[in-house]
Amino acid sequence: MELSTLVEDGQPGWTRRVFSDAYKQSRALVKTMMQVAGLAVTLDPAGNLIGKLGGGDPELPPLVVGSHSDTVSAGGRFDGMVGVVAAVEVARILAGHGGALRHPLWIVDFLGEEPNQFGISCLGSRAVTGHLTAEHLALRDETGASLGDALRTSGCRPDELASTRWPDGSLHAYLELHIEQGARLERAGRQIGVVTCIAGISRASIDIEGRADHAGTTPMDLRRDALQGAAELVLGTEVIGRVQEADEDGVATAGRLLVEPNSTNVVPARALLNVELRSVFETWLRNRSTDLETLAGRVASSRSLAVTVQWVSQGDPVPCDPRLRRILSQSAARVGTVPLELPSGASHDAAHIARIAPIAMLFIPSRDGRSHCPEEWSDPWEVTLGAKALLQAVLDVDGAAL
Ligand code: HGY
Ligand code: MN
Ligand code: MN
Repeated sequence: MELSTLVEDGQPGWTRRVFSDAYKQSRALVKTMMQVAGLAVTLDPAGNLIGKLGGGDPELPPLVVGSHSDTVSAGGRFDGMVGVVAAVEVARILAGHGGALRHPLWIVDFLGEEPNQFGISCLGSRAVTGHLTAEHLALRDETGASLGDALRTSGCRPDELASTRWPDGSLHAYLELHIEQGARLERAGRQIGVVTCIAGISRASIDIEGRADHAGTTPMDLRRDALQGAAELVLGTEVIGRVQEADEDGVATAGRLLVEPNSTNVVPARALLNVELRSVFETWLRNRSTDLETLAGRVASSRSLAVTVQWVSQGDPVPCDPRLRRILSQSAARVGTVPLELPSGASHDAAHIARIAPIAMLFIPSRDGRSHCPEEWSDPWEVTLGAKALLQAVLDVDGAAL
C-alpha cells in the first residue's frame, strides 16, 4: 500500500513505469526496506536492486528470491509488488534468526519487468542472464530516444552490462511469489498456486505503410488506407487467438495502435500495431506466428500497403523445475494450505532466470482474476499467507540438494 502511493501524476489507476520519477522514488523506498531488513544493498549497472544476506556456508551459491516493482499503465498495486515486499519480509525474519540458512540469500527487485515504450520487457532479468543486447539498447521510442539513453538517464550503466551477468549455474535456485493474474485459484477455492510452466510470448511490431490522402476528395477504390489494414490485422488477431490445435491453445492480443497523421480528415498514411501471442505450447505459438505473418502478407497485397512484421521478442514456454515444484507443494502444505498446480499465462522475470538456474513460482489469488487494471486486488490475509509459504519454501529449498 505504501509503494502504491508512489505513482505517476495524472495517470489513471496505479501507474509507475520504469523510466518515471515515481519509479525512482519507489526504488528508494524498496532500498530502505531492504536495509531496514538487515540486507546489504547494491544497485547493479542494469538497475537491479539486490539485497544480500550471508548464509551459514558462504561457499554455497546464493538462493535468489525476487520480482519487480514497476507497473503497466493504469495498473494495479499487487503485480510484482507482492513478490518484492514478501521477499524483503522473508529476509527480515531470517536476518533476525542468524544462521537459519546455509545458502546466501539474495532479494532482487528487477528493473523494468513490464514492457516499456521500447517494446521490451524484463530489462533487469534479461541483463543478468546476458540477454539484454546491443540491438535492444538501440531500440528507439516514438520520440527517437534509445533504450540505452533512457537507461543512462535513469542512473543505469548500460555500457557495463557484462559485469551484471550471473554465470550459468551460479545460483542454487530462484523463487518468485506473484499474484496469479487469473481466476483459477479463486475458482478452485485455493490460496496457494505452484506454477508448472510460464507461457511463452511472441511480440510483433507491425508497421503498415499506406498513403495520406484527402478524406473528402479521394475515391474509396483509390485509397491505400493504413488504418483499414491495421483493423483487418486487429480482427485477424482475435481469430488467430481462438485457434485450438488438438489440446493445444493460447491467446492473442492486439493491444497497442498508433495512427499517423491521426487526423479526422486525412486518409491514414501509417499505422503501428503491437500484437502478442502467448501459449504454454511451443508448437501452437510457432504456428500462430506463421498465421499472423500470412495474414499480414494478405492485407498488404489486397490493399496495396507495405506491411512489415518485426518480431521484437520470441520467448518459448518455460517449465518450472520439477524438483522445486515438489518442494514448494510441500512448503505450501506445511503452512496449512492445499496447493494447486497451474500454468502461468503471464510472464515473469523467472522466465529469464530459468536460462541459468532452476526456477519455481508461488501464486496467490487475484480477485475475479483481474490484473493489469486498477481493480487488481488480493486480500491482505492472502498476501500474508503467500509470504508465509514463501518463507517456508526458502527454508525447504535451502535445505534441498538440487
Ligand atoms: O505481461 C506479462 O505477462 C507480465 O505481467 N509483465
Ligand atoms: Mn505485469
Ligand atoms: Mn508481474
